[in-house]
Amino acid sequence: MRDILTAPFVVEIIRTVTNMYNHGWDERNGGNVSLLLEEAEVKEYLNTEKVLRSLSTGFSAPELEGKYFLVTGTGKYFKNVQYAPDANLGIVRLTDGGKTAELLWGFTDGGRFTSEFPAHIMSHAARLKIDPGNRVVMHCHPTNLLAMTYIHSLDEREFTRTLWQMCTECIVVFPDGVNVLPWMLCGTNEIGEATAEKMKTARLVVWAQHGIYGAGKDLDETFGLIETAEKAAEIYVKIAGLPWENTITDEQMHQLEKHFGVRAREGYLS
Ligand code: 2HA
Ligand code: ZN
Repeated sequence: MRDILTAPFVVEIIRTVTNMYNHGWDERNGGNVSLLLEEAEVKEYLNTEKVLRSLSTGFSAPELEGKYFLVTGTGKYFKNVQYAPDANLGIVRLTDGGKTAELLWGFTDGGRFTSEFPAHIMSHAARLKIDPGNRVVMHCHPTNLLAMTYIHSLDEREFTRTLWQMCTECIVVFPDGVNVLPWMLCGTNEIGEATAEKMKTARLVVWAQHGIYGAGKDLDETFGLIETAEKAAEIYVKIAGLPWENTITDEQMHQLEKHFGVRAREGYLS
């Protein structure tokens, strides 16, 4: 059996959450990440027969029965993951229709998966139906996106259009736009279900006055998705109170669609 600390998925998640922390998106225990793993890759590093603990999830997810996830722990600080990956991360396998998570590695100090596990697992299930290659769900608290939810309309079309107008690349990176949930109590099945519903039509879901969820095929792509939206929000926050002399017009957006071979969300451009 190979050393799990050398597994590409462990190395990569450590780099990613460290980078998220360094961007200021994950103060204290803010943020959580989950990565769907293939059984074969887990078996290179772990005896999958050896269950350390069985944890109750508080929800069901029958479509993800038997699936393996590498996930950050509840109450854990992203800044510390690099120094103690085995306490701050865990690998679990869903059983019992998703009602139970069998711990196979990690959470060595008696911990458990993120309090936002319902939103993660329900979002994985929703995205996999649309994109079988989806592997990552990522949540964090990017400063400018959060700030924007205080001063901008939460209408999804308006919110998306504003972000698209802030940098040329936005419509290319997230042509599906950004969906938005109003403020809701976090850590609950209700916000998990609402997030998953929003994930059916976009890979980015803003939680007003809280943060953002992103989904994608790997950690880099998902990080880049959030990074691009956050960059756009930063520009918005810088110019929101100033008179605008220029913008990116819908006509120019159509040129970007054509040139980069993307289709903007239906009805979002005139
Ligand atoms: O885990 O970000 O939404 C800390 C959070 C909860
Ligand atoms: Zn949060």
